[in-house]
Amino acid sequence: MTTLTDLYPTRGTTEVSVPRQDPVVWGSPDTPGPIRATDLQRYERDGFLAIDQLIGDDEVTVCRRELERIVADPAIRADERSIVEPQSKEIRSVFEVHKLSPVFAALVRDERVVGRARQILGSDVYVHQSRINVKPGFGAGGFYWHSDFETWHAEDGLPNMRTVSVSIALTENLDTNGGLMIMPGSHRTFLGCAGATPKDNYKKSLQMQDAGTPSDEALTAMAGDYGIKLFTGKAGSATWFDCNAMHGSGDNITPFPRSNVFIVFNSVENTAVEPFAAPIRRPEFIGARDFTPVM
Ligand SMILES: O=C(O)CCC(=O)C(=O)O
Ligand SMILES: [Fe+2]
Repeated sequence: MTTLTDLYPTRGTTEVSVPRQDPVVWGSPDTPGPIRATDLQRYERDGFLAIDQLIGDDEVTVCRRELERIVADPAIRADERSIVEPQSKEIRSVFEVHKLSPVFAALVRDERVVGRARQILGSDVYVHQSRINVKPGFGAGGFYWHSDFETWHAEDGLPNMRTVSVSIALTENLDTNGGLMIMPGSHRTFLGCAGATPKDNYKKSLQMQDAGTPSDEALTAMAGDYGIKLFTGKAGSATWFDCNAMHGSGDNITPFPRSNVFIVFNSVENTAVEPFAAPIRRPEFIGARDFTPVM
């Protein structure tokens, strides 16, 4: 049983809207790191920060090759960490890539990556989750609108909004191939979703989100207030976004794959407790229980 107060009630009988109770940027403005002060302010305001080139072309080539190796490996495909598309049976996501792969392990530890996470979260950080979202062409499914924090709070027991994700493009993210969309400013309001969490929710939700889904009415109001921004960029570009930003992405019906690696950093001062609104914890490959800081 958790002894912490639940600041963000969710999965009850009705949808509820609660103002954010936590800072967005936890570090002080003079915390040293790769993010400039004006960009940190922008991140605080918008809930995201886009970087034109986080890693270079040679590094992209190495990461792409690694992604192709992972996807082609029959042992990895058979592993529970791989999620396949319900229709085509192609690989949709592979979790814990920083543990499966020395290349992605090195990417996580890279100062350009972890240094930014530390600056935003104002402490040492550990990896709560990592994944590649492969999104091959010709019909790969999208990700319906959600706040990651809603799930991480309800199902993984993260108490506070002190978590940040980075999505690094390993193929060009076009305006047509299922790029990430965020509602700027949405991170300032927590939307508690209606409906109890089924026991094995994660198995279904990784292919198609159900519990933890905002209503059409809430999404209409939020999109009216905030608008929707689509993130495009060449391979090597990246988007940092707050754990409570409302986001999603469409299907990819183009022939051009949209493959990104996502790394989720959580503050070592915000480690997971018991789930706030789910009968059981999700497996550790989705929600880490090893809080060793990235060094
Ligand atoms: O890959 C995408 O477009 C979005 C993925 C996402 O939101 C997630 O993995 O939580
Ligand atoms: Fe997400």
